[in-house]
Amino acid sequence: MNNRFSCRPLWLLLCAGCLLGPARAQPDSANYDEARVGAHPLPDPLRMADGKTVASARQWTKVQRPAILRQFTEHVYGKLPGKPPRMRFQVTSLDTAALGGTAIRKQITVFFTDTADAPSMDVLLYLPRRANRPVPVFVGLNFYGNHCVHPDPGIALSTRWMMSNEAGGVVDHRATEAARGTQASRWPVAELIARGYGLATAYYGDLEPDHPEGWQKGIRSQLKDVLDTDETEWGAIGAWAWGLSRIVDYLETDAAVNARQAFVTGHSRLGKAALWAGASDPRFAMVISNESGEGGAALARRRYGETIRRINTAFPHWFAPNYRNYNQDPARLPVDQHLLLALVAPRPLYVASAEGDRWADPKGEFLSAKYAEPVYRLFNRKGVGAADMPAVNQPTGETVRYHIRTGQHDITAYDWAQYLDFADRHFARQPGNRSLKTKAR
Ligand code: GTR
Repeated sequence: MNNRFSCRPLWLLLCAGCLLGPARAQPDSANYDEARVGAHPLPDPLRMADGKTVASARQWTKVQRPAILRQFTEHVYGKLPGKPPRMRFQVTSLDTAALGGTAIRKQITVFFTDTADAPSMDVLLYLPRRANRPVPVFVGLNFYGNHCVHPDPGIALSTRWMMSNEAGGVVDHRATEAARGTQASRWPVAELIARGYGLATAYYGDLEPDHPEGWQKGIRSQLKDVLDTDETEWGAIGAWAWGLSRIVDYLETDAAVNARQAFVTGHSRLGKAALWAGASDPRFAMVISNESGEGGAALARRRYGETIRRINTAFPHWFAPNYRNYNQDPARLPVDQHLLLALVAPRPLYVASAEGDRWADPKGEFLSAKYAEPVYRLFNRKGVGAADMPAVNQPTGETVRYHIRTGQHDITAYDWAQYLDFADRHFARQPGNRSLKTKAR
């Protein structure tokens, strides 16, 4: 048994947040000194509640996986309700020769109930035009409305509340025409299409506006009766993750899409949502975390960069209320984030960090991916492999892959190039995809 894992809360962590002033996302006093991280024994993914060790993939799937999922539900993200019974989809626009004739662009409104004023989410879907088979699709939420992912004038401009950002064309919390394509560097649509993949995205604020009172205008209050879930039983990250699964509900109805190859992806807070969605919804065939940090891929017990206390202070609406119980002492938390990553097994998982993104604790993200390995091993899958963090721009690992790239907190062309190669490696050779890729190139 790996002695790094222990259920004993031996180490009382000093809480960096105690030393800090009022809520700021990245206080100067955060710890960035590896020597001050201290020991942080972690729960063993294979140790079951009765003290026995998981001996098979079957036992993991039947016993340990559901138990760990319940712990994340109770202590970290809250309840994750299922599909609302009367959800419906409406294709609001279709262009079969978008992006210079290379792509099909569909816009779909997902109505969560059948009432006239039903809460809804607008999905933008691009598919390669020349595909002769249903295509695999990357699924991810965006920060500033679907119109931000590409300058394509056919994308409907979101009318929802969003964080003001004048440089990004958002004035008085509303998008203007100037907002089109402002996040395009994070969404290489042409590249995805050329390589035979689709992209489905929606604005995260359609599910819940990202501020402490956002729940009042989001699905946590609007769908409380329909989903039989009180707004205090989950948080905004749960609401965003829930939306990602609803996108798959739509994809399952679209004959042009191979919904068995839906790859969930997200950056930063939306990387946290992508991981929670990918961990809990096995329909996601591959899961990608781009610099998700604290409450995402990074180990919570490592006192480095953002801490549980800091995240709950700056973003009190993100997690289940119980998560605050661990503000002072993360070692008491029955789970840590390597267990979240383990819930993805045996599906391909990619965890990415950036050298300049110390706040997200790159080493904590790497170790988390590494400590999910025993679960992948149960399925005869190889994880990140390396014992130590790889050098920058040197991705490592098979079914679990990891890189730390040069640069700052962002999602870049380098990150996407790795994700596309990873998807090719795991899915392109499956029956039905070879001809698609040949044709699309
Ligand atoms: C930061 C937050 C991080 C990360 C990031 C983001 O302010 O502390 O946990 O989620 O925001 O979403 O860009």
